[in-house]
Amino acid sequence: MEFEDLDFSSVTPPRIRAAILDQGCAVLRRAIPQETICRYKAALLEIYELYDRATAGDQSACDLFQPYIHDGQFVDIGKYGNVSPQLFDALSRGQTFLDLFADHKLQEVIQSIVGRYQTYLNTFVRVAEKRPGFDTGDKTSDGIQLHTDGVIQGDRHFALTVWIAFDRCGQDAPGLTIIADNHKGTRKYVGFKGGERRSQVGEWDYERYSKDAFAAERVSAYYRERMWRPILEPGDAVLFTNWTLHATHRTSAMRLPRIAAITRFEGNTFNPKTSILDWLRPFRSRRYSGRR
Ligand SMILES: O=C(O)CCC(=O)C(=O)O
Repeated sequence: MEFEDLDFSSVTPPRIRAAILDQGCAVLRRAIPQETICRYKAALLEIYELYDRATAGDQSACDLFQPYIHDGQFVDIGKYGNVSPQLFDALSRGQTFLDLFADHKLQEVIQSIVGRYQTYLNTFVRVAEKRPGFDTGDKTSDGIQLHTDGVIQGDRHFALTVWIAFDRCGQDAPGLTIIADNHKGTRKYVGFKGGERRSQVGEWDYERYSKDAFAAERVSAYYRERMWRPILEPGDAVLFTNWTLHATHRTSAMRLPRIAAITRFEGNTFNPKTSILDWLRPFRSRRYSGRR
């Protein structure tokens, strides 16, 4: 399968929307200006530095974190480089996490897919290969195995994830593996049984999917031609839905860490409930007509 990425400055929102509804994902080149990426990254690295000072016992650094963070989140920064939007907004001197998405065109794309939305799980995540003798520093996650965001955050509403590269990745630093298939194809592949999840949102819930649907060998056998591992530059964005299979793409040859900003936009007006329960039916929303 040929993968086509899209140049954000020239592509139209309907074209991006069509790509996401047809193949579950879109790679948008230069979606966020370099200047913004540099400014946000500098603010983020300052927060990491502050974190190092706080964990080394610097009381003034601890006091800065204190109002915005509970213990678990503090641990998450150390373990995964995971900085919540509340913390970022508080310590980043006037920039807000969601301003990353202020661009009118990006807003139009997001809304054309999920309607009115709420955001959740917005975070910066730093991933690197952890190997003995290779110092990536702290604050790096090991990455995540194949999943759909629906497995973790739920599938009651359609949701769009916007994953923004802050570093060059996919070759020398961990990138993303995305399976280019749409929500209907993926639901068929994973054998989605429908119904309500019994576990809480945030827990991995495999109960309503066929056994081993997410096993790497099975996914790669079924989707051999559709595994997309783009090389991404800072400011490139990958958009995918809560039905798109994806994982961290890491190889032992990758020497560099990378940061990504990840946000989920969950539609609260666009609820494809009937389609979820019956993926063979055409996928329609009340607000938008056109092919789904
Ligand atoms: O950033 C990554 O490497 C993976 C992120 C991911 O899979 C997720 O946030 O659901």
